[in-house]
Amino acid sequence: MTDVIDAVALELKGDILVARVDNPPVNALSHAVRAGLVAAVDRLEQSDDARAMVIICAGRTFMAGADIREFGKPMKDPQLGQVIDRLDACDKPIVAAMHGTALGGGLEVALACSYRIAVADARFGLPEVTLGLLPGSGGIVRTPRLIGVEAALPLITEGRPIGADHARKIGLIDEIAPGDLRGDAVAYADHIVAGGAKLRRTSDLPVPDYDRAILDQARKSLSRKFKGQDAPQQAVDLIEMVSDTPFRDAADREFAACKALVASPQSKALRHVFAAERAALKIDGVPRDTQPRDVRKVAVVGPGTMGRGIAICFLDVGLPVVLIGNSQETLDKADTVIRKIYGGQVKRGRLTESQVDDRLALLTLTLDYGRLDGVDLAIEAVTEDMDVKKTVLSNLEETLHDRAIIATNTSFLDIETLASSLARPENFAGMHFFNPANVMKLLENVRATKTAPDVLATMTTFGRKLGKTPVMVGRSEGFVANRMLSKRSREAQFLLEDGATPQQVDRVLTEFGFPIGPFALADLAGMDIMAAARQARMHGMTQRERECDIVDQLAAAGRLGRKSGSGYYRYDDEGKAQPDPAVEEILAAHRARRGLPQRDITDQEILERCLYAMVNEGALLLDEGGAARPGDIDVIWTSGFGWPRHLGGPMFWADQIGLAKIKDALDTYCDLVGDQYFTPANLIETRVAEGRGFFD
Ligand code: T1G
Repeated sequence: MTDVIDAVALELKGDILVARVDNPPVNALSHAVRAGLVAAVDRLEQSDDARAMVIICAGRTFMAGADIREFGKPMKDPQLGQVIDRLDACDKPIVAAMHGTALGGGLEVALACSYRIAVADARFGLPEVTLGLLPGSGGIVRTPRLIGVEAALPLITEGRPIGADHARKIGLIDEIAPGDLRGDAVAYADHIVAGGAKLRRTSDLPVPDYDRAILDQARKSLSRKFKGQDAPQQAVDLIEMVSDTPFRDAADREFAACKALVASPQSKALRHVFAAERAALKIDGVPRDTQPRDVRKVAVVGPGTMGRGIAICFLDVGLPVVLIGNSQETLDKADTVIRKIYGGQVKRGRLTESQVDDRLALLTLTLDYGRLDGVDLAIEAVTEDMDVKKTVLSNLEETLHDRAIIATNTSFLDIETLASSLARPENFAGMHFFNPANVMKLLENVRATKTAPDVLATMTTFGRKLGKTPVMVGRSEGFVANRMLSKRSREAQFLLEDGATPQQVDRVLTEFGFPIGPFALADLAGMDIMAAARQARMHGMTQRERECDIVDQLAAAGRLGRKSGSGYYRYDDEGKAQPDPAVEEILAAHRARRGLPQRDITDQEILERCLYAMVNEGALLLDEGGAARPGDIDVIWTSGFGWPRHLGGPMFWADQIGLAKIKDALDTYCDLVGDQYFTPANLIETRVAEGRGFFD
């Protein structure tokens, strides 16, 4: 007989009470689950028949944490801490039976139980720091007691989940269920009861001794890995506190620290990015139940840098790949480079020789379109020439079956013009990978007017399958990422003309949180590459942009960047970037030639011109339909271009500053730099007039 209380169903199996949580999609610990769990403990304690309890979840996963949607809102009792205390205080053994992902508050529930059993592919984690939070209901006070500080440190401070094997090895779980989880968990509870129903309160365990030096080591590595983020550092402090503080007091301080972070700007930003990444998977005009097309075999045309990287993405997920080239020489080079990349991964222990063999066995290198039998998705990555691309796309359409998806990897050619060269434009779209394609997470999927809904759905699910962060964007030159980046680059160049130095601009943007500044980035890419890209965009440039040819001058002077030992910086024997007076001379001569007065540039002006120009361009993209939502722009910048996640992305960040303040600054820079560069987008004008932000 099953009794349902809130989101928890109770059923007695022999003398074991089974409490099954059912709160789709991920059994988040919303109020109904919390209340149901407390009722389950009440029932266990009051029942004469039930000698132990199993907590198990319906659906695809064990509880994946507190309900993120409840944060920042008044929370109804029982609070999660109260649920945890009830579980801990219960005078009968409770077994947590886990599958899917036992995360955050979900793992804290399990830690408050006496015993833990899980299926072999379950995963366990305390990802709170990735949301700018801290485990607030026992994760910090209990985990070190159960598995020691050394093993608990990365779990808590980095938020990375671990697998069942490792979890059992370190003592986080006791058993791995060989068969059906429910049956095995009930049998396990029976075994515990038969063995005297011994309670094992994690709260009673001492924190094992450990080498305190690991705390400072962790602080150092976390400040590199999570630059500028508070939660990971606070987590180390709390772990240190837990080691020297009685359980109850430590638990209260843990909860207080978590509560304080819920209202913090960093956590709001990180929770925004979490939600925006999930929202970005919902495509306008594509119903959620749209069935994606099957993709069992793929093709890449163009074995150059991008083509090779894209091919590796497909091989890495076990897909047969046909890589087409137009000369044996380019195919041979592709084969060599791909093997070299995999060889490097074997050296770094990321892959085994046999895994590489399995991947390479899936790769066909050919000059012959005739080898494209059975290909469901083909992507061209040939030179950025409209006619060449049109020819390749038509060849693909003639060769492939009529449900095959045909995609272009262009980074700026007009998607509609390319689509117009096809008989079945409904099968066509853009899949814009970023260099190196096998490393960069971001994937800008570009919809054309006639792209079919199931093709759009396929590009999103397929992007996730490749381990990418897929974001759907619309028609615009350079799409979202590059178009906004070009505005930051423009202002960085103009600021050099106005009096700033490369090192000043890079310092301001890296202090803001970007991993690298625009000039150090240019030196990495190579001035010859930068100059060629500049030539390709010359047609759309203003007179000042054309005359601001510092890149060309550096390239002409042989200052190609890191690869030539000097660019915007000179590189010392250790390869470290050093300011170079020679660059100062080139800039001074350039200003004199252009008759540009040099003035002192403040850090604030650099930050505002570089980032407000991006925000304004983001708003223009929303005005034009080049981007569907401001959150999509934030996902693109946080997953692809190094915008610090704990600052939420350019559009979220702009709202924190206030669009009225940004508009005032844009108006100021219209006077200082020029209307054509800083005229506020309509969306900004409208939102300011309505007293709203991008997300209101
Ligand atoms: N609360 C509310 N909704 C959630 C949720 C959560 N914790 N996790 C996921 N969802 C929604 C998500 O928005 C999406 O909704 C749907 O579930 C599927 O998610 C006190 C303070 C579990 C690994 O950080 O990592 O506990 O878009 O698309 O790829 O110490 O979701 O369909 O409407 O991501 O299969 C700690 C966050 C909270 C886990 C599944 N927990 N979630 O991944 O599906 S803080 C987390 C995830 C906490 C305590 C503290 C993943 C997943 P929609 P999805 P997925």
